[in-house]
Amino acid sequence: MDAALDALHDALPDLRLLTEASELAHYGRDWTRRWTPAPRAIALPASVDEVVGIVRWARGQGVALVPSGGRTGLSGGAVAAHGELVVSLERMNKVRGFDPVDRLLTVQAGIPLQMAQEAARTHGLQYPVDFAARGSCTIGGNIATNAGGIRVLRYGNTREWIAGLTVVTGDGEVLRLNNGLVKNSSGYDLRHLLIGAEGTLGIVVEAMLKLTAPPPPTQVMLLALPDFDAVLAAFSTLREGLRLEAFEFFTALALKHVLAHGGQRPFDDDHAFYAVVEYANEDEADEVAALSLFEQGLDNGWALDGVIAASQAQAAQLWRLREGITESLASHTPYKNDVALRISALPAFLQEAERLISDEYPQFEVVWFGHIGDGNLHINVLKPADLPQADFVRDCERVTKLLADVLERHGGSISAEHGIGLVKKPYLLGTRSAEEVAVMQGIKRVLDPDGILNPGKLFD
Ligand code: 2HG
Ligand code: ZN
Repeated sequence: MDAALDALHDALPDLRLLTEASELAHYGRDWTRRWTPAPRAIALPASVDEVVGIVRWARGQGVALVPSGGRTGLSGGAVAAHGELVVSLERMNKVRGFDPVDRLLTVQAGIPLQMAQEAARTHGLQYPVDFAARGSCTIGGNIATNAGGIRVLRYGNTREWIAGLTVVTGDGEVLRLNNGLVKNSSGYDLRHLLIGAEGTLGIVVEAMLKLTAPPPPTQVMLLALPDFDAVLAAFSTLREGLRLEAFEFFTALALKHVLAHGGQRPFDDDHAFYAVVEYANEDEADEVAALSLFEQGLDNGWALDGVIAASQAQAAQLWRLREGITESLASHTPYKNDVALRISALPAFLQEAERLISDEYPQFEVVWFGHIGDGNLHINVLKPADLPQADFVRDCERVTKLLADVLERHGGSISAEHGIGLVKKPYLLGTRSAEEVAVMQGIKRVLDPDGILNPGKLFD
């Protein structure tokens, strides 16, 4: 142990610290695989007081801290590659309370999303934020990135569901924000500054999650579609006629990779695009509406084929075709884009972006998928096995700059739901004005005067 860590141990004798090489490697990175993890040590606090103690120690010693949840992030926000202390919230993973009148579930930040969802269900309610990493990601990390996922269309992002937040700021203060209130017009809502701040303003230690009534019975349909225009036409038609819970799309290439990882082939023929649609299915009228809209799609040419799940198991199989994409691509060390546009801007953006991508990446496999109903597209560029990582990343960064310019022209964002972290930092100024970034930096100086919280992430 080094002298700084000795001082930490003296200040907090009960704090659990990990320093084994394998532990440093494990906790020092997220799902990005570009940076070599090199944290100084891992701290596993068990209480808010210990987190406060860690922050005070870090200020005194000038050591950077990297707050850490499930490390399923895709932008490098939880990477520790420069001797930082990783502060993993994994031991602070309990449900602290439930209030049935307010429908509030109070949880510690390290609770996995899925455990929070299950806790909500035991009270006959739901926490509706949801995505494929639910088993490993944590509420604290979801808050840090304002995580989105597959139900944003219906329920909104994480931000909508945080009624109270307890954070430890970079100067070691504990702020308890909003206290579960529905209405609170009493000045700046600091809670919303912390949501999406990627651990640069404070360490989230506890949250009050809003719960809501469980979803209605739903049905899952998979559509085969000829092109992007058809995906957009299907979305607008189905949105009018059904109560959509989710509308996700993916391309033939995405399906190819998922099938290679054990997915079930949905149709005999291959198609260019697919959409998974989940919608409320409470009675026969809903069933009839869905079928007639599908037939309308066949007549109008936006649908080429379709299947409606005949059982829960088949619904899960259809969802797997979409939710299995990230995992099925992981071995190709993909370069990920996660862009957002207003839905009205999608047709014009897509025309330009598709041309740009096919012109600039003729030699790479490019996989498109995502939450098109939210205007959120994931574009994964796969690394050819024989191409060195550094060359691949250099090329992807060159094209991302061009893509960022297209996004800027169409009023979009370079990060919809994954965060800026390290991966998208060079492009922040295409999405946010220089004045806006300067304000963000000013806020950072107030809440983290010594710059110890996740330095180098989001901006320098
Ligand atoms: C998803 O929508 C996640 O599945 C991951 O946001 C997207 O792997 C990706 O690029
Ligand atoms: Zn996504």
